[in-house]
Amino acid sequence: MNASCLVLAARHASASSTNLKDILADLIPKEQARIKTFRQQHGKTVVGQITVDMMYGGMRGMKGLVYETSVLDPDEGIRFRGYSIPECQKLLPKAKGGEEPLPEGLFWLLVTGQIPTEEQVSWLSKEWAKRAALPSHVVTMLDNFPTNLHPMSQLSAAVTALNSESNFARAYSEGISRTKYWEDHEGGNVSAHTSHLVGSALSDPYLSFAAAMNGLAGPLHGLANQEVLVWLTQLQKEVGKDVSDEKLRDYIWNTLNSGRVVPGYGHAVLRKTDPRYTCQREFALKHLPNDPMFKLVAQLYKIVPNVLLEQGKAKNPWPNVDAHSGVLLQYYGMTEMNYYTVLFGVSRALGVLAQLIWSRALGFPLERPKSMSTEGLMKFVDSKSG
Ligand code: AMX
Repeated sequence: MNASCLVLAARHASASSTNLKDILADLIPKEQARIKTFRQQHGKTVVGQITVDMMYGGMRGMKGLVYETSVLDPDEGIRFRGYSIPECQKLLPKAKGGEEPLPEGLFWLLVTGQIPTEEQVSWLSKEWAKRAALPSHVVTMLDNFPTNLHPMSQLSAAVTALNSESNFARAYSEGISRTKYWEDHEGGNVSAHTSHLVGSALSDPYLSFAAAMNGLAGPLHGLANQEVLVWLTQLQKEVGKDVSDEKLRDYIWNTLNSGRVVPGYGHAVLRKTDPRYTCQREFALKHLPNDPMFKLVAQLYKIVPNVLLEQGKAKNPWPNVDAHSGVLLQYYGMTEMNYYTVLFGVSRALGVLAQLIWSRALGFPLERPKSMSTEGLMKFVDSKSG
């Protein structure tokens, strides 16, 4: 459902309610009916073509997934329920005296498609606060982990263990009706797709989210924000703090020539600077313009894209979100770099769990694409060309 339809559909409920569940109970049947009609009319329409390269190339560009909460345009970047990042910054409620939108407001937008009122955001804040306590078995488990266990492994294990508290798992074992799957909720890219896939097996939201976190923990995905800071710190150690453009170029080439990637640059879909990077850069220009690490990141922005273009491999030489986030975190005192991806994971929960509600509400079935062997694919291609 696009943002304007959802806004229209939600208007009635939202005018009188701050309760997110009431609003969803009103929206979901309307959306179910709209999609049913759409599928009856257009169910056999062909959406795209699948090529041999797509099958070997990580399914890039293959349209095979319905995801309601956000859409990523290669040039423009992400839109949440139709709203760009600057629009979200302008429209969503902020904390008193604050300048940035509250996460509760973004979650509300993702779930309903509607910009919430301050009262609705405050209702959701209280709801979340009520659910904040961890059961003691999870606390004990975390305390017993060795200190060198990566925080992402700790997060994933803790969320998995939280499924002892899952209302969904309990209701499912008691035989809950399919139409109610969305209610008992606790909640494309690797992490979002993983939660979608695991959730499609009706694994409860804790298990689905923990699976997503295991994907986010990979260095080509969410761990890149930690990798960037590690790389920047090493760079400063090796070439000093005030480094010339020429020396930076050499350092980047050394990274590439040693068979590594430049962390924080490139993207599987985006073909321009990530608007999340731009948003953080504007924040840094306003609040920490003289921070040495920010200055280094800004200097790299001028140099890395040209080097990647010269190398001629990366389809997108521009920075992604991870090129910037760690710099802001270190400036505000969070120097434990291996916790950076945990914070990324917490924010990712808003998106993937908002989608999980809709996947359940719309009754998406078990996800199960068809695979082929190279042998089978070659025979298929032969039969086509012969
Ligand atoms: N540095 C060096 N080489 C890069 C590169 C980078 N930043 N980005 C892409 N390339 C290389 C690829 O490794 C690949 O090389 P190969 O042909 O030898 O295998 C080639 O360029 C083509 O890759 P692509 O089609 O442009 O990218 P992709 O869709 O395969 O991968 C991504 C996308 C993000 C994994 C890749 O750009 C990368 O490794 N970037 C660095 C890690 C990073 O910042 N990850 C975070 C992404 C955002 C996120 O998910 N949080």
